[in-house]
Amino acid sequence: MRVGLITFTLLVLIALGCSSEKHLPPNILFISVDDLRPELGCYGVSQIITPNMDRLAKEGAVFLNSYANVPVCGASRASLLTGLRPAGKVTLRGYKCRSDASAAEFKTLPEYLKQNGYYTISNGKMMHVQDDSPQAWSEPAWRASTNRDASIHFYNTYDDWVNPISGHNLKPFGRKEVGPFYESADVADEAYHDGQVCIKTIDDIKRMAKSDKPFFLACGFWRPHLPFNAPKNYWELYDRDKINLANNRFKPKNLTNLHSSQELLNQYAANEGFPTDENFHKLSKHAYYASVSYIDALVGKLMQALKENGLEENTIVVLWGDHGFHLGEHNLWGKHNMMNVSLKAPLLIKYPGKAGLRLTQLTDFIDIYPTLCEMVNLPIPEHCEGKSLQNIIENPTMEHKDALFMAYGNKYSIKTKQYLYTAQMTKDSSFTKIMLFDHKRDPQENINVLANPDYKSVVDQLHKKLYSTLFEK
Ligand SMILES: [Ca+2]
Repeated sequence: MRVGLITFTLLVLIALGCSSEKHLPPNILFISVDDLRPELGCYGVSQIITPNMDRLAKEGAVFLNSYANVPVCGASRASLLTGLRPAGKVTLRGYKCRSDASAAEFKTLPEYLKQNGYYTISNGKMMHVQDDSPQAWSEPAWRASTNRDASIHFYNTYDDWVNPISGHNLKPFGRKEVGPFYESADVADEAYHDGQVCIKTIDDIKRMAKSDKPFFLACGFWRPHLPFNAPKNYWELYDRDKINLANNRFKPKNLTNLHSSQELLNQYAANEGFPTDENFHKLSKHAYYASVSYIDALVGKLMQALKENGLEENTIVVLWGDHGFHLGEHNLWGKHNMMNVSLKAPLLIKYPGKAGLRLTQLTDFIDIYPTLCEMVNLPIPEHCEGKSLQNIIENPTMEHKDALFMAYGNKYSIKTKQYLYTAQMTKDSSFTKIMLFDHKRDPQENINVLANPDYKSVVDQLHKKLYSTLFEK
């Protein structure tokens, strides 16, 4: 009996020893979701159906006031992956869509991890283009559009329509005729590129479970980026008439020159009613929701694969949207402006042993690089301009940052707990002050209070801080 107990104990110790030895340091599953704004159950939006991301949030930390540093795909990713602000000590460094030109000087996160013993894999849209920073990856970056047989679906090109009815509107090799901005095709998840990216990532999870190296596995989903194409069963989760619409479908007061990306209007057909018709608002929001629920289901499959392959306990999971997105607020769709709706984006981090955290501190995406360095016990490279989130994960009541800084083109913003202020650089490198929103009194940003004399000292202080942080260091 005693011998049996000792034998059992030894076996357990050996098993634990082998397990921890094999899986140290932790793996990282790094999921980006293109154009995903914080329109998720875990961000308090009850009408959208996102059970898998909500579960991930419960098992980790939700960053409730998380911001992209640039409201456009390529530059946001370049900024996040280099850990650099898109302005300041490297002028407009992160504004470029490609990060390879300067990445030799400033290593991206995956390149840094690779040099420190990680096996790094890129699936789908992670960096903006497939051949960006090839030195960052242990094997060539993979995309469904080029690495899988596109002939499986004739219309499954970059733009990803699979329904022949949609295809009738297409002229794939030119832009004179364009497809609709949405489709509801009665197809399996795998019919679209994102489903194939999910399969590839699950194959990699299985492969890496047998490896003796830690991994950084990047999985970039396209939806809910336009076009809002998703399998029909995700559309059927919703009753379109019950989806609440934006209640500020008008231009903000004192701000006439406000635009967003015009992609929905300029790049797609079947956008009748744009931008004011209520039926158009309902349809487009339904389409975005179906796209988000589709990706949510794929995220669920990835989490299941981690579990089934014994990697759940030793894998950090990070999920982020690359910037915000207007869904009818101010009668706008898309990004490319300095409104809160364009800048705020979800960030979830599952760090083993830290569940159920809902953190309200201001955070931005340049914080992700140093956070992951700290979590895997690597020194934070000197070039990083963010601040590790590990402190607030360990001590959720701690302060983090008093201000965040963002850029888009020649516009620069500072976000504090209460305000979002934006200035525009002119050709002679001076600045025009263009807008100030008081988020405490006006969270929907319906009134630009820049010219209100009550805010003069606020504007002066914010402008000074913006300028000194981005341009004097
Ligand atoms: Ca994007």
